Amino acid sequence: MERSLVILKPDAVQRGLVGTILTRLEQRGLKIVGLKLMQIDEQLARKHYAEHEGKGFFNDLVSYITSGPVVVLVIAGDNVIEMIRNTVGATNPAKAAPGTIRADYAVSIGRNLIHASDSPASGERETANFFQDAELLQNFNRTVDPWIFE
Ligand code: IDP
Ligand code: MG
Repeated sequence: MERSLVILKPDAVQRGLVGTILTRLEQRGLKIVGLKLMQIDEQLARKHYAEHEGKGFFNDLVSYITSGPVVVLVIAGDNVIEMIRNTVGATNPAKAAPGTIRADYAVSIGRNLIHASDSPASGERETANFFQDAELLQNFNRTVDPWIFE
């Protein structure tokens, strides 16, 4: 069972795309086990994006992700990291495949709407940065699951 941290970035909130993006993840059958609206402060932004520290775009990235409210969620399930990354699309929306979230709703790499964890280890690390265990409802039953998982 993997966990992916997904962030609907400030541009998604400002552009009124939260519902649209959540719908696409939800309608795929992915199971949301945590969800909240928050504003990321600089310290958390630097921690979340620590792997990019020192890169040319790092300061702009921290400004972007802290520039307004975000919606943060955790999705749990087998193989969710790869599935969500595929649904999100390539980092640069100009190069993302049609039908992905970034291709369908974004045009700039620095305004690409959504973050999703890139490995199971990142999913765990990032989830712990944003949620207490008690905030995650990992064990609730969805009666629809037999119609989604063979
Ligand atoms: P990812 O979000 O697809 O995992 P990463 O390479 O981890 O992409 O980069 C993190 C975020 O940093 C991207 O989503 C994007 O917002 C921003 N970013 C990455 N590369 C660039 C760049 O070359 N210019 C501006 N922003 C960038
Ligand atoms: Mg990344």
